[in-house]
Amino acid sequence: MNRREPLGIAVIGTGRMGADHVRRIDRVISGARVAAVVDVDEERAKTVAAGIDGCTAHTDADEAMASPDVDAVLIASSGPAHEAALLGAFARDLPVLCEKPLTPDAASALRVMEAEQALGHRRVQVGFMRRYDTEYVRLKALLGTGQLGRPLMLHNRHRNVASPSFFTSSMLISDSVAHEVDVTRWLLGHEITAVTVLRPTPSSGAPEGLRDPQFVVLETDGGALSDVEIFVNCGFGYQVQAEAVCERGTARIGDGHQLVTNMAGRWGGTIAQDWTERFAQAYDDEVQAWVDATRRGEVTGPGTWDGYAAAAVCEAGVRALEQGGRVEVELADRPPLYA
Ligand code: NAD
Ligand code: ISE
Repeated sequence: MNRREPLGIAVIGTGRMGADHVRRIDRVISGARVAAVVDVDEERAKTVAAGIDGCTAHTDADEAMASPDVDAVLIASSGPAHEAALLGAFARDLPVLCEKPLTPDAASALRVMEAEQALGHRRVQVGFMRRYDTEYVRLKALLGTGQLGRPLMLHNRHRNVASPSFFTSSMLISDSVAHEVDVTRWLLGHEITAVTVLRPTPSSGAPEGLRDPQFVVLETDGGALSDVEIFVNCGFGYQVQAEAVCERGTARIGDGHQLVTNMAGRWGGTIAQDWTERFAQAYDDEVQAWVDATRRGEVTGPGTWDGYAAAAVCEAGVRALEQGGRVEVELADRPPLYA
């Protein structure tokens, strides 16, 4: 593409993430502008479009994607709406940044992967933004040097202050642990082969009927184990931590120690309250990397294969949650397009 003009982006879904990405494209990053926004909630789309020069508001994604001002698409609608938006973008051969999950289940992710292969080239970056977080990037680089030796285990903690009212027990896996699934695959360079989910007595702070917290164990084809404490109603803050245990040492991120104060006989700091705060830099760098790559005519970062693999692992995880025991992941062969 190699263009001088800013990239015209249609943002599909203007809820919490979509509106934040609109702000980011409009005010934070360079090389792009918000050309159109889409939401089934017309008022929401109009409100978000207001105040952005030349931005049109739509309730229909196809109508927005047909505009000559639109060069690329950022999908931030709810997960079940992603497949239709992705196929619409492929029909126009538009580059896409699709928020996680690529789609909510493995069968639909496979359909998307087949449609992209029919195009003959990659078009999708998936919004696994932790790959752009400075701390995760440092951990990945350290593991890559080999100084610590072979990684044996990853211990992950993923805590949210409170879950939204629509959150179900399976969404702790498919919506939240999906990030650790991607991080495990990316940090270790392994595929995940089996999932076990252990369920302590739910917290009294969790909504009635929600299995929260859960303890998830991921086995990899490289012989490593990755465990995840997922606790989405911890009440006190947003925490994402990871510790790699290797043959000659360990490395840990996510302690949030940027600023430690000492006062009145106590020491301490603050805890982020949500992902927009904890991962602000990662989202900025993710979207900037996507815009830069798209302007160069390239596709970089986590792609459709990663979105599909995460969906397949999460599906096994949801089965493990529901039926108990260890469930093996059923993964299709990796197509040459994603080699
Ligand atoms: P949200 O409910 O706040 O917003 C979703 C928006 O999509 C709503 O405004 C809804 O009206 C709209 N929508 C639904 N179906 C649509 C359709 N067919 N066409 C157009 N608009 C449609 O949800 P959210 O928290 O903003 O999440 C959006 C996406 O971002 C999800 O995929 C979610 O998993 C992902 N997400 C990612 C992160 C992250 O850390 N990367 C964090 C939160 C959410
Ligand atoms: C949400 O959708 C996200 O992606 C957040 O990063 C995660 O922490 C949260 O648990 C999910 O519900």
